[in-house]
Amino acid sequence: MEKREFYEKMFQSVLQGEIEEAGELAKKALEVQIDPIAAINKGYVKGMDEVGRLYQTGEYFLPELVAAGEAMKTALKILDPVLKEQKTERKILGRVVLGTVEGDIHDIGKSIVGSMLVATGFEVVDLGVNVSIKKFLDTVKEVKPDILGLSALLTTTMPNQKKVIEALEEAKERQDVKVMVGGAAVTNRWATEIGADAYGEDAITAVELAKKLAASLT
Ligand code: B12
Repeated sequence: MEKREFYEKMFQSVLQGEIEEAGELAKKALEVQIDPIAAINKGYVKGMDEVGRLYQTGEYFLPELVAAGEAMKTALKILDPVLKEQKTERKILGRVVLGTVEGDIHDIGKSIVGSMLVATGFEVVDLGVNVSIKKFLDTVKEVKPDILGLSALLTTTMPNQKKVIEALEEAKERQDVKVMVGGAAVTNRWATEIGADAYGEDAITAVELAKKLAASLT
């Protein structure tokens, strides 16, 4: 198979959400010495970009988004160790700490956001659900992320997003991290009210925002 054909198949595997196929192609590409960075950028990432476009135009829905993210992650899991060996690690777009706030156990949307960020090239520390204010604060201090993503799906847990921001301010950690909020209950207005830097209504927007926020830091 020619390189071009490989890239096209990789593109298609993400577009069609073919998780196993995406992984198999990554393995085969390594066998024939295809540069993993080229495979990622010319194949899989192009697929992800197209999936994002189709989602925004309403042709793709959540299941396609999830499957594409999984396909991409499967390929990356195979290619990343080789990149590390070669010491030519893929350029990390930024570091993100992500979690669902205290009292809230909804994790589907937050996990999709995490997968999409990883698939795009962010390093993500996913703290899971029901994350305490202290845990967010301690992790920000320890990991020094570019972005902190706070998910909340309940009107009763949204105030915890505000409390995390307040805790960051009190600890003088707020100036070094951009805060992005989201979740079904959250609105742009709420984000502004609590002093967040951005509000993402879905995973695609979250990725776009994260790219902009990370770029604004460099
Ligand atoms: C599935 C679900 C559950 C599951 C959760 C399973 C799980 N592992 O996550 C279970 C059954 C456990 C559950 C429990 C409860 N739920 Co519930 N649940 C839902 C439901 C049906 C879907 C949520 C979901 O996964 N959506 C799909 C994902 C992909 O969408 P999303 O979460 O919005 O995420 C997207 C965006 O918001 C954004 N996003 C999400 N997070 C982030 C973060 C950042 C940083 C950014 C930028 C973007 C972003 O990107 C995501 C991808 O596009 C919603 C209804 C709804 N339509 O939202 C109710 C809903 C959220 N639940 C509700 C309630 C009331 C509850 C319970 C209190 C019910 C009860 N009485 O026990 C409990 C609370 C438990 C708790 N303490 O958290 C209410 C909340 C009402 C409100 N406004 O407060 C809703 C809206 C249902 C309703 N209409 O009443 N729930």
